[in-house]
Amino acid sequence: MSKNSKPLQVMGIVNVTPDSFSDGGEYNRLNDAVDHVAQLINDGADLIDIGGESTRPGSNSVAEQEELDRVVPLVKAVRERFDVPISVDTTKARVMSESIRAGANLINDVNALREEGALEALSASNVEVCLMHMQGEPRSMQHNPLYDDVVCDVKTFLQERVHACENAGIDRERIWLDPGFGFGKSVRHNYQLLQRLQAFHELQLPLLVGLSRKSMIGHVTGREVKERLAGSLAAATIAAMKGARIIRVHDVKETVDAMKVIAATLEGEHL
Ligand code: 7PM
Repeated sequence: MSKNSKPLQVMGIVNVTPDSFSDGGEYNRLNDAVDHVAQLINDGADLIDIGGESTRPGSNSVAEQEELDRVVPLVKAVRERFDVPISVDTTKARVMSESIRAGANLINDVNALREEGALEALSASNVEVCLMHMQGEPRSMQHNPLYDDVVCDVKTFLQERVHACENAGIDRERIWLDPGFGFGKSVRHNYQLLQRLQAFHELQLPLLVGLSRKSMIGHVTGREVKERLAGSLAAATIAAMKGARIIRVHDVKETVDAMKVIAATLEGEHL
């Protein structure tokens, strides 16, 4: 799917956490989420990322059954209705294998397959995987993030996780990497990562980045979450100019336009 196609792709975020969408029971929640997916596809999303576990800094983890109940029916519903590539944002092995069975094409793991059974869930399949860097765990990761050199440390971590994948029988062709903006990083760390994003090309794997509406945008603009579109577009543009291949965002329509301008500019380089 995605790896050999468009050089610059926009991934639309679909949250199926209790705080998202209506509170009108299971059926309505699923329906609203399917409508949201339809909207994202209409807006030009190249793939969608379904997440049922809140990885918000300071958050607690979600029970496995609850996450399965939120995610798997939506993966099935989307697979039945649309032919968009589906990514599932999860750290749990069981959610990975059930999602893959339901038709997911990519597993997006903020924990980089470190949970028990996760490497096995992926090696038993042929779907793609995104390995993201996170220092600490969501509940406490923002307390005191510490690095020697954030770019080198994150790179070393990702390299180790690539090796773990390869040893488990997941070949490189299936792997995406993500420096994990906002996951156990200070504002300064986040901007160092963005500034030096090219350094990750040394690992010779495609990069996915998530910057949309994050606190690093809020910190410099002074804007609340819903007012961070312009800042997020700037960050997405910088990441794309530095070679990121998938941009994970809430505001698909606007980001697709920005990426079209970048693509036209970069294509010009080869003329
Ligand atoms: C609240 C705050 C809810 C932050 C959710 C979040 C990434 C991701 C997330 C990312 C990859 C968000 C995060 N962020 N997966 N999942 N990369 N690969 O801002 O940066 O969406 S959750």
